[in-house]
Amino acid sequence: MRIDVVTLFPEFVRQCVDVGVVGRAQQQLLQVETWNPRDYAVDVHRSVDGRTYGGGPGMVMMIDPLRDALRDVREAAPEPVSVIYLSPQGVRLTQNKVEAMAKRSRIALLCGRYEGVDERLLECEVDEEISIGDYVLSGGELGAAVVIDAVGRLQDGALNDAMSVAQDSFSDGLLDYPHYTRPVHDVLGDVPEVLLGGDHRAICRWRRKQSLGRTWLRRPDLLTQLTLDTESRELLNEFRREYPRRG
Ligand code: 9D3
Repeated sequence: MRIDVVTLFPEFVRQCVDVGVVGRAQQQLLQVETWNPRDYAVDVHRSVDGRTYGGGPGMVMMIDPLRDALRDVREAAPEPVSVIYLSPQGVRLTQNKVEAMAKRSRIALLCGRYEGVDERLLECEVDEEISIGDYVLSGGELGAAVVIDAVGRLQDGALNDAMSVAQDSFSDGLLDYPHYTRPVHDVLGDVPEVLLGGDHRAICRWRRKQSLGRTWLRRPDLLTQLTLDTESRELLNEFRREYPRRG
């Protein structure tokens, strides 16, 4: 997969992306290229922004440098490229959207700065507008880094263990169960007995119960979107009966 990022801060996006599994996935599975609108600014000041018509604070990113950068992005591609604008007005990013994006061979991410981008450029060049959550960032770069990380780790082979994709929190709509490693005994507490016994069915049930219980406690909104099978309903009821008196 190839991702083109149009950004005034290419080195920032690069540093976010050159790290961890997604960093390692690059070259073979994932190619990230950056394009700086500043390089397309033609006036002596290399302007990429202008005052906002109608008045008010803040600057707006101008059409021309972005249009020219996107023209080069499209010209470098042998196929049509969907352009995604990262913005607080966008549709919320979810794992479902990440999975859909990960199947495409090419996407472009447009990062805004200042108050955002001239609406006319968005209307004519942008296919999708995506927000990464309900909080205020200072620009689209962290949004782009989030998309690249989430999409990049799904590229075949990017994960050490393909199983962990299938077991991802949100893949089955539930939060993850708790994890433990050595030592078994610590002043902070002991590792739950069931995990030490090697009874894989019991371990599986315990983990499922923890996933269901934590989702019920922390993200009830996720639970209401699911239809639980009989075993899951029983496990959750067990968890609720034991809560908060569990050891
Ligand atoms: C203080 C400026 N705000 C005026 C009410 C509007 C505003 C403009 C530009 C708020 C944030 C931004 C920059 N944010 C992004 O580019 C952004 C973002 C975000 O802020 N939150 C969640 N997802 C995203 S994706 C891109």
